[in-house]
Amino acid sequence: MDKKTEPGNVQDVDAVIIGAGFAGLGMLWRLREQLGMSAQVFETGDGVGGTWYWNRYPGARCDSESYIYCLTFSPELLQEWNWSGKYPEQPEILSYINHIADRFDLRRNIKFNTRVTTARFIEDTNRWEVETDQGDRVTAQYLITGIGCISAGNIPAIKGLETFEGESYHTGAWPHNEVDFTGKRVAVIGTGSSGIQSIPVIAKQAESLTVFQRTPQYTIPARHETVDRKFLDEQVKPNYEEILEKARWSKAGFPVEFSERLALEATAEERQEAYEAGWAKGGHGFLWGSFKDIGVDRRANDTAAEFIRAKIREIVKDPVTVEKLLPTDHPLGSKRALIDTNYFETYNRENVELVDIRHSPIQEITPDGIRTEDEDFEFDMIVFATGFDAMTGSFFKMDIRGRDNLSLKDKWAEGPKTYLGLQVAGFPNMFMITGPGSPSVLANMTVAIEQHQDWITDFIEHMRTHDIEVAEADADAESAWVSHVNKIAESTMFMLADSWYLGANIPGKPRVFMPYVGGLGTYREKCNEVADNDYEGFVLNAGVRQLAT
Ligand code: NA7
Repeated sequence: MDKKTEPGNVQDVDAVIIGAGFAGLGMLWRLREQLGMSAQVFETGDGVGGTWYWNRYPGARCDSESYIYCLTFSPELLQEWNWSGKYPEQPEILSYINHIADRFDLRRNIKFNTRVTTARFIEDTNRWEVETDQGDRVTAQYLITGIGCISAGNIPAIKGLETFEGESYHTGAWPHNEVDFTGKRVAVIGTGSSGIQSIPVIAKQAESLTVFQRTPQYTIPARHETVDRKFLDEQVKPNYEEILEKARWSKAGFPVEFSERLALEATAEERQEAYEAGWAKGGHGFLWGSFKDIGVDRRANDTAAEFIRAKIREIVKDPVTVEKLLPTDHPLGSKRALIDTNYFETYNRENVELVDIRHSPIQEITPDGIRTEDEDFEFDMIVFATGFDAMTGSFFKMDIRGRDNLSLKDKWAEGPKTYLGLQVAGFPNMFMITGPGSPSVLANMTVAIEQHQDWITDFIEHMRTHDIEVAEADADAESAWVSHVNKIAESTMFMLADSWYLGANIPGKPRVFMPYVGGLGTYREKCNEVADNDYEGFVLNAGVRQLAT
């Protein structure tokens, strides 16, 4: 396995893992160290980190608190690593991932600067044949994707895009050198997490910043600060296992209590008090700490949404800008929940302007800037904070083919179909970490990733000890899971917004709610139940007959 793959040579390994972010690295460690398997990781970037390798835009930071945003397979590392901030910033997360790669000697099984182009399941051998843009050809019993859910960047096909003569960047493919905004007239298109994090930072440096907003957002102050060492040393580190266990079985991968109170049963004063407390404390706790009906009852949701609109009116001074910033067309939490540092305050700066492109759409990008229906703007730089072809986009960058040469793209033409978000019928021995149909993007990602890694590791171990060559999701189990995922999403607020969860940000993408919204703990229970019932819903050893002949 340690032999370098040379172009033209076919290398055989037990598993090919695609991607060297948290998902790929933890998987590699488990397969190699726990199961003694050989594995080859392919990574497009020239370093480890995945999301945190690519998303280097100013202000990039995780919105899970640092002590719970970590890989946990090494108790020693958990005790030794010290984060500096309450919410970890991109450079620090990247150092952490690099530290993991070095400490556990993971790089020797990773080939960087290498993109997997095709992966085909060969029915005669029951092995995956994987090819890369560097000429590698590898066969493996298992194909495991750790390609991220939000990693295929989306720059909208705006007329004239290629004519712009200034600098332009996508937040998810940020250059490795520092981008200097000093003295520059900068445009940011997009106000999702990446826009909301970068806008306040860019505004401080740029001569002028013009934000092009399609959808106004609800966002809660993060109340970021330096890490509370006393809390970490006295409350977290001595109790890490207990805290992690709580997070693992929780709804969203955080060791917190969800409020049991109902907004509609509280008085107006009680609601105001709860929302003020959540706002003052900051972070996602605003949602889970206040009232449990916010996510399921529109009238309850309206009370929280109105509270945030009142805060926007209070913070932002210019009444015209306030009107543009008020989110009214979708419920709170129906798009990705956001937390920020000085986002609304930034619109009080003299060098910042907000353009509402719902009412004055972008018509084209010109050599000098951006033309909307109403105005011509000149810019030196355009930052596309326009998001990603989420959850399925990174799969479709490769040609993945299962039985009968069926391509994953065709199989998922009407939306992703998976069993538990872990496997796809017709694609034997292919496992997805954080695949569509799993709760990962609605949860604290590292906790969700490790649940998949552990479950896949256990399944592979089971296969090895029971002489199972091939495991494949059963088509009926897959259909039932897809229906279940859709059904529980239907009763939530998530269906009431044009979000990337629904593929709505990509023109032509099927409108299907992709993540499992039932909660991480419930999902973990379901996955464990499947394992306990002899991997119910998986067909084991289908096709092995061919090997025996
Ligand atoms: P998001 O959350 O998808 O945000 C993208 C933003 O770009 C959002 O405001 C979009 O408006 C806007 N957008 C997308 N396409 C266009 C076009 N064609 N014209 C104008 N504006 C557009 O991506 P982020 O990178 O911010 O965050 C991704 C995830 O990373 C995030 O959810 C976290 O999980 C971490 P829209 O709201 O669609 O109207």
